[in-house]
Amino acid sequence: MLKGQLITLDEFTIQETRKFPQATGELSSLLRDIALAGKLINKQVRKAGLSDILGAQGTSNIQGEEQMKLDVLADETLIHVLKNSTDCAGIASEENDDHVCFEDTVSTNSKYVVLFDPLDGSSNIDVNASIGTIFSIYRRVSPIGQPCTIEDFLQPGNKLMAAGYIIYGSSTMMVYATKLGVNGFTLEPSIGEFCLSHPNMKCPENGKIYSLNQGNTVKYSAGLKAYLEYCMESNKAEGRPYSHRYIGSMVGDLHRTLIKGGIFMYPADSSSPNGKLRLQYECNPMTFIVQAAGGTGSTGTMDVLDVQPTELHQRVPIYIGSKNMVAKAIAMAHAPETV
Ligand code: AHM
Ligand code: MG
Repeated sequence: MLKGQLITLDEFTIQETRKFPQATGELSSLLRDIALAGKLINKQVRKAGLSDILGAQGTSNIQGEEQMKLDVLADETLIHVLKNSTDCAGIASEENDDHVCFEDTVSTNSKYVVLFDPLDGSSNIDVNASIGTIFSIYRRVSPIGQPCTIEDFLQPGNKLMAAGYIIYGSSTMMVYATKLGVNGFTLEPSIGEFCLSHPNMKCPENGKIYSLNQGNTVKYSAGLKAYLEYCMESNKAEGRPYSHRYIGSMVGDLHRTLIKGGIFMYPADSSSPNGKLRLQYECNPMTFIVQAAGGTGSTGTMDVLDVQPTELHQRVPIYIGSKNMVAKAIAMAHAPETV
């Protein structure tokens, strides 16, 4: 590469494929399709205030949550792009009740399925804070040549081939992980391409930021309350009190956690025993990314990636981020006498 020359996402994924002579390039091609969908969604997000796409759609998703217009637009964009892809047998989306199989010949001969949360953090849309698209790619377990099945989408996170997110923040970035590591690409608006800006991302082992909806404290376990006290306690040698940051957009909060270190939590509480966030659309992909960067993600009792999904939209509690902070949080929040 020439000094100072940008490496586009397309060039990067092709270079990665070339390292493995047996690789077919299908996964790379699928990542590039998702990047295209990201650019199309970005175009809508960037003009959100100027066109009639802010606000509620007037419909609810399967979880009874109000859908924003941009949620629906992002969902339709991803489905459209992936249906036209040569490498996707079907999709499942946080916004749709059931998975969708693409039944044309090219799609039924494809070996991957994609799951996504088209626009995470959508309560932030109307206030111009960071939002994002989260995606997961699994190799299907159903026979190639036939339509995909629900089993393809109910695989645990430890079977993921790749996962990533596109964050629509002060700049637009695509971050994706494979077992080889995590790389981040910033959208260069003048050429309309994602360019490598954050090679080989690593999540620091320690951090100084804790992130959760502290407004729910009254509903947390005694152990978790004790951990929050610990975060706020003064201890110069250990760098406490920690700072509290919470955007209310998992992509935004975890992008910061990945870069600066820290812990993000959406734990169980007395009214939501499984927390709020969805295993297949949010917790698995984010844990896969953070673990590929050297961090960790747990439900409090097990590695998120080892949870066997039983339904598409199931929720799990999550503690994710810097290894040492997550270990401390779990040790305190899940101490037997305090749960
Ligand atoms: P969404 O997928 O409907 O946008 O909901 C998920 C979001 C996460 O991005 C965020 O971490 C969480 O919900 C915030 O929830 P709360 O407002 O309860 O703190
Ligand atoms: Mg979400």
